[in-house]
Amino acid sequence: MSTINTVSDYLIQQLRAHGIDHVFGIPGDYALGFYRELERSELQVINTGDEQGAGFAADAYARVRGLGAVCITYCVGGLKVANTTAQAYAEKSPVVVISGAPGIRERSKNPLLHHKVKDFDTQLKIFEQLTIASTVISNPATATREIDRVLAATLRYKRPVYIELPRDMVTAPYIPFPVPPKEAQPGSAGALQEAIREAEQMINAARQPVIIAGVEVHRFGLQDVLVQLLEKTNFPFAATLLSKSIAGEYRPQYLGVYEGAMGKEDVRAYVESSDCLILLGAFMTDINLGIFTAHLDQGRSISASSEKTTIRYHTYEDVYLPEFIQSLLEADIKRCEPGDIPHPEPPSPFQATDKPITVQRLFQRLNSFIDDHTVVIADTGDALFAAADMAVPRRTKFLSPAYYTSLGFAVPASIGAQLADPDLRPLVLVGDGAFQMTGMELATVVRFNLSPIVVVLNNRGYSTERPMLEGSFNDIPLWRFSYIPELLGAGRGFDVKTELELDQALEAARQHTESFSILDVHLDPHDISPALQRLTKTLGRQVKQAAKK
Ligand SMILES: Cc1ncc(C[n+]2csc(CCOP(=O)(O)OP(=O)(O)O)c2C)c(N)n1
Ligand SMILES: [Mg+2]
Repeated sequence: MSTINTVSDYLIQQLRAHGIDHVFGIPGDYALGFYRELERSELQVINTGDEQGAGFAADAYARVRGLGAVCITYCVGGLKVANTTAQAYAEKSPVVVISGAPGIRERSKNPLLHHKVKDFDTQLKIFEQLTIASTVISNPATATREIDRVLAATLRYKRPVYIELPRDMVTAPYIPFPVPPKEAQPGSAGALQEAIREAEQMINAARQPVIIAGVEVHRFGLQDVLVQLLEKTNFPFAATLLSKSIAGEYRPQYLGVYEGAMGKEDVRAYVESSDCLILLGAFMTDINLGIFTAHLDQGRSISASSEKTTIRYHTYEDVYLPEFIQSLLEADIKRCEPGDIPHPEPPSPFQATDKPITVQRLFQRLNSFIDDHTVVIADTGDALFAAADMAVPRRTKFLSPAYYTSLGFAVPASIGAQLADPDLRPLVLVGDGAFQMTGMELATVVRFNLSPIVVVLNNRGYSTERPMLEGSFNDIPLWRFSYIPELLGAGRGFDVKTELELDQALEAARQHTESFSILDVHLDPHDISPALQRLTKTLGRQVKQAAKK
């Protein structure tokens, strides 16, 4: 990196030092100065069509690379990434939100400047609720310390942070902060030792230990340690929906995705009958666990996450998740021979017929389509629920908003994921409703020469909601998705009504690597996956009960 003269130079250098090569966003006058600095730097700016697209792309980039960044202008742009930042917070994705803002000097006497909502700090206050740390760079003398502080927080907690960069601070002089920031505090050694001792005893006394590997294992880069632990102990393990594909889904000890009653019955029964459940970095969310239909007994569980560590009914303060998993690997744990365990069905060869395509057959075909280079990105809706049963061979090659469940993630996320790792080819699974929110980011895909394969589950509306409460509010305008390549002057479009057409379109899409492909898969509005049928039964009951009150 060239010499550091300004606050912007320092921020850019720090982003680069933490592995960022791309920054997503849209400029505005308050952010233009910093955009000029970005353009002069080694970072590449990825302009999206809308800020929400930039936010989702940065989130996916962070999930693949370990850190992402989005840069937008004050309020009009910032408030559009409030939703994507909320998702990154809820699902633990370390995204740095950099917002341009009116200069500090412009703020005296509180003038009515454009984009201001109520006060100059309105946007800051909102982002304080959505991030783990936030700052307004208001003084060159403390700027480096502030940048270091928020970046340390995003890396430590894997949650987003907010940096407001007033436009008169962009080229403010770089002043090194005299005292280096404090190293991140590891946990307490005594608490860790005692927790491991208790865990060891409980595991060694158990008949059938089972590991549930959660999303934090991925966020904290602990997959290698997890795999070593699985190999050492031979314990059967399950993933959650949010952590699907955490260790690849072709391992002999892999049970499948555990989602309470929404998931497969044999996986649920096996996990819930364990006398020692070891939950590692798993979020206990309603969607993850099939709206709390999971019956996990705390008296038989060891649960370690970045937030707390609990063994049976004891809670250990100050145990740091990476240290806990590493120590578990080093502990004296006996190996188990689990015998017959449930196992996801391997993909079977697909014999295409000329019958109309159904959700079940679509996913059977997709299951045999994915290869080692595929990253499956599923949007909220049946795209996500039906995808739960797909077998993803490589580690963490499944991205989805499985907890916060915002629609519109998948197409923009494919941009972030493929830029973060160009070796990946995204397979985007997206409903027609979700596509209409952010799907036109395909224009950004074209601009930056990316090549996702986009499968639109076109069931003419909000099929997830129809079984809960039917009404014309679940209908949407009908788009001819396969015409989008004509509009954009790139890509290939396919209309898919039968199994044969699906087969041919997927093979043609695989060959077409220069640009995107979009498959408009025409489905019956009432054809939903078994997982979604189970989920909507519970959700529908809740909607109707709430309406009665
Ligand atoms: C941003 C956002 N708005 C609204 C919702 C509520 N919602 C959940 S699923 C759904 C329907 C989605 O329709 P589509 O993308 O076509 O998928 P399908 O349900 O048909 O599989 C809606 C509106 C949401 N999760 N996120
Ligand atoms: Mg739909």
